[in-house]
Amino acid sequence: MADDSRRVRDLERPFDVTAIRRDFPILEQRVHGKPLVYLDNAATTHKPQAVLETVRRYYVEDNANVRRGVHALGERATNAYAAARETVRRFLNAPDPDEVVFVRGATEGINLVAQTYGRAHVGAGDEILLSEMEHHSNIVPWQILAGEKGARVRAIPITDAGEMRLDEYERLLNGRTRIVAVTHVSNVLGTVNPVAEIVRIAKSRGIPVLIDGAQAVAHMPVDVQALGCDFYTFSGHKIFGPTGAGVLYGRRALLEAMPVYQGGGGMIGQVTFERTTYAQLPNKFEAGTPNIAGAIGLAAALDYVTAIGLDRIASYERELLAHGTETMAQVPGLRLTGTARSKAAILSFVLGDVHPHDIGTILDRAGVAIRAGHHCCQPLMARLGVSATARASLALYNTRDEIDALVGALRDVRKVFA
Ligand code: C6P
Repeated sequence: MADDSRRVRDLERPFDVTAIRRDFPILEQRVHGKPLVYLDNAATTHKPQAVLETVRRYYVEDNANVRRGVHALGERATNAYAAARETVRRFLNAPDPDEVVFVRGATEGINLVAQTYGRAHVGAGDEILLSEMEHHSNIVPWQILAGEKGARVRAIPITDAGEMRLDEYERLLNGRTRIVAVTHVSNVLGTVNPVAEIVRIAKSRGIPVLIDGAQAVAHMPVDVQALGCDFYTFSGHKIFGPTGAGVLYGRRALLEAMPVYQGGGGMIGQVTFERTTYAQLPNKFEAGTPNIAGAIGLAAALDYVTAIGLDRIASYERELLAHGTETMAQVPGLRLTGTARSKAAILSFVLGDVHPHDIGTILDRAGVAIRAGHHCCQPLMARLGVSATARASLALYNTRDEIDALVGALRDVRKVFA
């Protein structure tokens, strides 16, 4: 992570959103005759030229399998894949590149931990502590494990504003809690959870913590050493990288002690029909040919946001969020779901009794792309007492004008349903 003086210098540079938008060719198009206003970044982000070009160049010039070829292309691909791992290490400020495992995305990262660490450490009567705002990806893998082991999944309650109840968290932690798994940023509420504090409390009782960083990494600097977490996972496609490539960071001692995940090529030491020994980290957890181009493209995406500066992105998005919060509140009948004091990049809402899917469809005709539904958070919807919300989610290339276009289109929705 940048030192303090560099971070201050970074923040002083003007944030040139017009130049940034030029890096994203997809944003230039019109939809239904209107300029595209893409506000579905929590679902997936667009890819800058630097990422597209890196992936293209890899396939055009270097394409080969990794860890196997003795030829020049194989060596170049292997080196590029290793360099991508080092880029991720730097990005997360992880101590060691061996602690970076390439996975398909946050979903696979969590499944990996549940099926390896979880299987080894969770037994009958044990508890896995999540929160009410988790994505299904951070619920279902734990439920599968709990079902196999006779363990129990429990959830930290949230307030009506969408903040985690730390008092309840402390009350729920007990001698049977084997792992705490919580999201860094909620994909529905936008709440930025106090994950360092959550980790501190769990660690004081010797309980490991997994953080689901899917909605955090594109919006704020993340330092796994400062957070003190044991596992941190995210998806590349939500931070301007390709789909199908993501990261699981794990603390070395835990990863080394964990049983293997999938079996296959690349993850072995020696194989006989009687027994197999396994490779060292990180290969131990990467069975089969990995998503080489995806990992290299992801590294290019991390370099892209790092060059802009995560602090500057966070500060720019804070302004956008404040503008959106203020102007959307003026739309008659609109209620924001998620009003935590610390929020990032997400504006979920309901509008009178208009179904969120109808809102989404009408906005689409105006060129405005949002998401509507339960956002893979059905337990959270139940807690909020709604079946669905509409959601605008921001990224570094969005503008105040786009938020104004959203608000204008929402006023039109009101007229249609008046
Ligand atoms: N949320 C959305 O909100 P994958 O599908 O593995 O890339 O990411 C899963 C995931 C895990 N945790 C959180 C907090 C998430 O928000 C997501 C993905 C998307 O639109 C798709 S449901």
